[in-house]
Amino acid sequence: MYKHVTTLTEFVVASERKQKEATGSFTLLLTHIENAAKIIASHVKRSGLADILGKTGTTNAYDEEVQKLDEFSDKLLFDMLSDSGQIGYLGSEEKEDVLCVNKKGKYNVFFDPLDGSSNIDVNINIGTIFSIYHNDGDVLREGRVQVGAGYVLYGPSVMFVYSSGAGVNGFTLDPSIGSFLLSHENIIVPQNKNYYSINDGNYELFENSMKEYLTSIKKEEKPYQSRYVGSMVADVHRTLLKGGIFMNPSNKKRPDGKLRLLFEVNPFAYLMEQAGGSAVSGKISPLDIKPQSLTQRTPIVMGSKNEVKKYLTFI
Ligand code: AHM
Ligand code: MG
Repeated sequence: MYKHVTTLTEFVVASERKQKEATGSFTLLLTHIENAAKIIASHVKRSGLADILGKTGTTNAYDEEVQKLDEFSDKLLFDMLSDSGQIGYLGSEEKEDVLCVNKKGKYNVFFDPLDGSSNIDVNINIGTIFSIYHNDGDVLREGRVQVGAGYVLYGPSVMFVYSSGAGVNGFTLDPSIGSFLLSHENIIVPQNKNYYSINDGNYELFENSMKEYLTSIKKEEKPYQSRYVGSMVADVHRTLLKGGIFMNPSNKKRPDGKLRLLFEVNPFAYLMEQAGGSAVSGKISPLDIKPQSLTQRTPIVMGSKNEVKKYLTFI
């Protein structure tokens, strides 16, 4: 029997229509990101074949130049977003400077074309992260004023998860028709869950407060379970759906943590808050930090509200 399903495009159009001054330009922008995601997904799927079809810098069996996946994704997003006609400035985690597409363009977009680089070669989940702002001339704005953010998870299924300020919704790619279909409506992070996600290998480098917190949750009657992929998109996606706490804290070697405020932390902090969870950098929300540079890093802890609250009692 036929069952009506909602595609990402239908959903975005319907959401934009609810806003009085909507012009359709946000829909157009997201459609370009969606199309780029589908192309990247199809390349990610074939990535394991690089070894037999030809490595980067060489030509493959079809005489095509083989590009590194992250470089390919970066260029594709730059090209497709520039062509959308909606862009003021573009920033990529792969580049040192922003690109001015059109000073008067409506939106600025920051993206991490393929996050989780250590997992690309081993066929483990990776993702694309994006963050959208109105272009008001100042490129370095607080995450709080994002008008949308989301990510694409290249996993067993490909998922597109985004928010434009009215909750978080997830769409799964149906490969047979090539469309993202609404599969996770209005995602709400469970308030509690005894999962923790951190690179424990850095334990000795962590600040004492973090060590004390980690020791304490392992000593609880029902000890916390460790879950760590090492791809932020995968680790935060699980946290959004199942709850728990994700941490990339400062350590002696990296006093500002590893993750970048504009490309990784802010989009996920925005999604986390939109889904009823919380996110902190130190004691404040990263969304309230005024970025000083494009490449700024910040320590981050995010996830279920009560788990973040418990963590905060240690610092
Ligand atoms: P990348 O941008 O080089 O891929 O690094 C970001 C990734 C995140 O996806 C992940 O959360 C983090 O690095 C893992 O860091 P660590 O190597 O400290 O575990
Ligand atoms: Mg990254």
